[in-house]
Amino acid sequence: MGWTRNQQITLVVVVLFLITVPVLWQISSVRAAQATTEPAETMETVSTQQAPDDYDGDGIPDATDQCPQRPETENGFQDDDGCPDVVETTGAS
Ligand SMILES: [Ca+2]
Ligand SMILES: [Ca+2]
Repeated sequence: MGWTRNQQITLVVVVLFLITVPVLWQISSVRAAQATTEPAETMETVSTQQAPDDYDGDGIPDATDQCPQRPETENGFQDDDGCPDVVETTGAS
């Protein structure tokens, strides 16, 4: 009892199907795991970068920062109020 041509083709198709389905399944599960872990890492990075009591990160806590959303420019002029200052360094006073 020999294999006909159609039976051989059917056998090859079934074997290929049984091989590719688990491989594709593995790839999709890996991608699903990556999709669930990446946003968590991003949120953790954001929460650790932003200090809870200093929104703009200039070292002056929001409680005493007069401009809590704009970082202080340390240039020797009102460096403790937390607001960025522009001081003319050239020209006549
Ligand atoms: Ca601040
Ligand atoms: Ca200032």
